[in-house]
Amino acid sequence: MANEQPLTIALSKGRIFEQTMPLLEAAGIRALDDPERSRKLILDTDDPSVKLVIIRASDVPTYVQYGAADLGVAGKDVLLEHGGEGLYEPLDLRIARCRLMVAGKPEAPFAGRPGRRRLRIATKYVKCAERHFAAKGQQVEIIKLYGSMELAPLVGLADLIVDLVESGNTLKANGLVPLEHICDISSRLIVNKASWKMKHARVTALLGALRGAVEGQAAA
Ligand code: PRT
Ligand code: MG
Repeated sequence: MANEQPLTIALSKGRIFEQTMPLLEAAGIRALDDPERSRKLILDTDDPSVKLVIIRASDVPTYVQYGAADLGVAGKDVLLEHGGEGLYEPLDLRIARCRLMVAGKPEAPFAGRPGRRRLRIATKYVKCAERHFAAKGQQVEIIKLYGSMELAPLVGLADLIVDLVESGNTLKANGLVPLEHICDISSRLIVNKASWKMKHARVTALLGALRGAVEGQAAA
């Protein structure tokens, strides 16, 4: 419809795009380009009033927070690190599921050794790691990394890592073992707070359709 208010949805390439599209399609929105093959960062859909913006997974909450996108799909891991300011998180899409875990070498010191320096934890998930160890009353030193956390214990950069685990194959391939479960992770629909008010009818219609699609997938 020509005079419908436009809606922009922020997505990241890879598993989030792949697993969100079937839900959007069930809600009546089909992408006209494949982000893996196109270099376009703004994708049209078969609904002229709905655009998809393709950005880094960790940037999705920022785009939505500032209203550069009305809606987005982001992993709970990314949302926990972002803090959720300026956003509503009305729907668990139950996709891109994994677990945030503490992992290390099988012989890794876990509780820390008395008299030794604090345990070093390498992670991209600084806030989650800080919160987890603080809740256990364990003083640790967090080392921020941007990827390949599994390498850190192998080269002596850290005693332990905090990372996402899905099949466990990446840990296993690097001689590491999961040691502690921090939380379950899935991707969430997020909505800019101003868009929620200003585009309420469109946003709630899409939310309802997506909720139906998620329930349909769960029942399948
Ligand atoms: O790659 P980039 O830096 O741009 O961003 P990103 O890595 O955050 O994006 P992407 O697409 O890889 O992940 C997007 C979201 O998918 C994450 O924010 C999670 O919410 C979710 N997700 C689900 C995962 C995984 N499963 C997952 N297995 N994200 C990452 N992994 C990685 C993990 O970090 C580890 O290196 O896969 C490896 C472990 O997998 P297994 O199967 O070997 O255990
Ligand atoms: Mg990645």
